Amino acid sequence: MQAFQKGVFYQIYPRSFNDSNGDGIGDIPGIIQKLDYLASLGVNYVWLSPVYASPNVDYGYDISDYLSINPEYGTMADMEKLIKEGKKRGIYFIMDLVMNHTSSEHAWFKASLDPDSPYRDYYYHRPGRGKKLPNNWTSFFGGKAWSQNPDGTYYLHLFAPNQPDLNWDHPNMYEEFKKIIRFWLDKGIKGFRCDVVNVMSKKTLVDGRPRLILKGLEHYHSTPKNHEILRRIRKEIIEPYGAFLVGETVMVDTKLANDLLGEGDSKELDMLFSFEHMDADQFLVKWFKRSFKPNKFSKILTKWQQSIPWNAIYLENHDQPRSVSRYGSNHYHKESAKMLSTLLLTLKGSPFIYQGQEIGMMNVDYKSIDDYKDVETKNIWALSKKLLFPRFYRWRMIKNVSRDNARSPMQWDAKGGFSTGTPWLRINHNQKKINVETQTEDGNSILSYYKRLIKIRNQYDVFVEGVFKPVYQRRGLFVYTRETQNMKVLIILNMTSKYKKYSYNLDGEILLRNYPPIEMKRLRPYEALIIEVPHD
Ligand code: ISL
Ligand code: CA
Repeated sequence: MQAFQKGVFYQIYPRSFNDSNGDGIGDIPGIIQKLDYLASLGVNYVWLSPVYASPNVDYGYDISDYLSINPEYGTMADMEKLIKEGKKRGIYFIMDLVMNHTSSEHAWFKASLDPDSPYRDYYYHRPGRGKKLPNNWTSFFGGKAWSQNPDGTYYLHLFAPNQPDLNWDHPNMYEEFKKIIRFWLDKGIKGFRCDVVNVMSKKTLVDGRPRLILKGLEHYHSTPKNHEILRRIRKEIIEPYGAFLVGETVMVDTKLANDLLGEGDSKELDMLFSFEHMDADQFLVKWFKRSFKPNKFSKILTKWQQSIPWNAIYLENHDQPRSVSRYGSNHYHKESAKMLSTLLLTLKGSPFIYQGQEIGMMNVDYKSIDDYKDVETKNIWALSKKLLFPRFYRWRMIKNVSRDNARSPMQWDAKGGFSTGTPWLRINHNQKKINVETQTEDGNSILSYYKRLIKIRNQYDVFVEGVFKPVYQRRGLFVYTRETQNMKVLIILNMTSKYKKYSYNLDGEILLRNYPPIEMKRLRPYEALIIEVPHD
């Protein structure tokens, strides 16, 4: 076991967490003000979405200087203070590391526009093929993966045009990132969440085969060279610091995940964010939703639990809709949010709570496309218009799927409490009911439940070390055990809004439940129980 495996993780999206100076933008001093809150919740590690200098086309995922702090968020001194103040409370930080691309405002990219610059090959600049683009690849955000330079050549970008892809075949690239990674590790960072870490190395730039989305994928997805790079980073840079890496890995199955985790000399990542469970309610692409099928969902989770020794467990992040809106219910808001938290914190792996999840924040209630800020949302809105999708359908796609669902400001009190000014992104107007202050005072709130759950996870090793075993996963019920030599717990989850017949033997002690006393023969809507049971 490594130290981090005992910990509970919390993701902060700094822009929307807490604004200390009233400019409407969350900032680092704002995070410092909330460290006591995070400690009271029981969090040990915080993943900070990017806080580096950035023109904010993709809100920090377009980095213009890896060694400086975005002035909107504060100064380097603020960052150092955050690390120091966190440590006093037993809270450690991991930063976001984007190695696939930079901002087009990065000094490397600007220099690379000159064909004679030593930085030219830091990126993929290519001439067109006559009137055609260098190849047929398409981007993650929709549209072509190439944009034109002032001199008429093109550059590759798998994401927005302002996010040019770096060329990992360049001999300097590794050395550049070695400096960057060490710079932050020297400041006391414990590790990194590595953005789209399995598409960095491109094998070739020839045309991709026909596909509905992401044409070109087969030429850059988890290439042998990509594995090599990660192994080297891990061995030479990360390990000497005793730090760890969490990879965001796109389109991986369990076999590939195991390759990316690796063992011994071939170790790459310590854990990864996989997407298969997130894809369970979508049809081909995330914008086409189909209804949520709990059985499908729990079967995918089970497969991952059984195939991967240790993984990052998450139901939400800054790219995903809110879990209570997606897998739970408005009507059973409290019950379903608690049920989902029980799932998150009792599976095997490192649980990641996304800011606001601990109070059951919901998808945004925006009424107009102008309320949205996310580049991907805007792209899809425009693209779906071009494709002549009916307006009501386009709006529904945005409502259900937009990344801004997760990015609306954190709801601290009945007035919002995020900022004394006008928030950069509109707040969700259910803050009167769903906020930290109210839920802190209410012993029966979602927040109080999270606190108890985290205490229990810390108290019994079985939640960290215990073997996962599925017991029953039909009719929308997900029942499993975690077991060590000394202890066995049974987790019973009703993932539906219906009453369900289910009998269980109550020989053991109930460690936690989200309803008042037990009904033996049936489960209530979204009921969740953790029971200590005798060994077989
Ligand atoms: O939300 C998605 C687009 O439909 C995902 O596919 C997402 O783009 C993918 O998971 C990569 O995400 C990461 O890199 C992006 C950034 O926009 C996301 O916020 C980040 O999590 C580019 O850096
Ligand atoms: Ca601010």
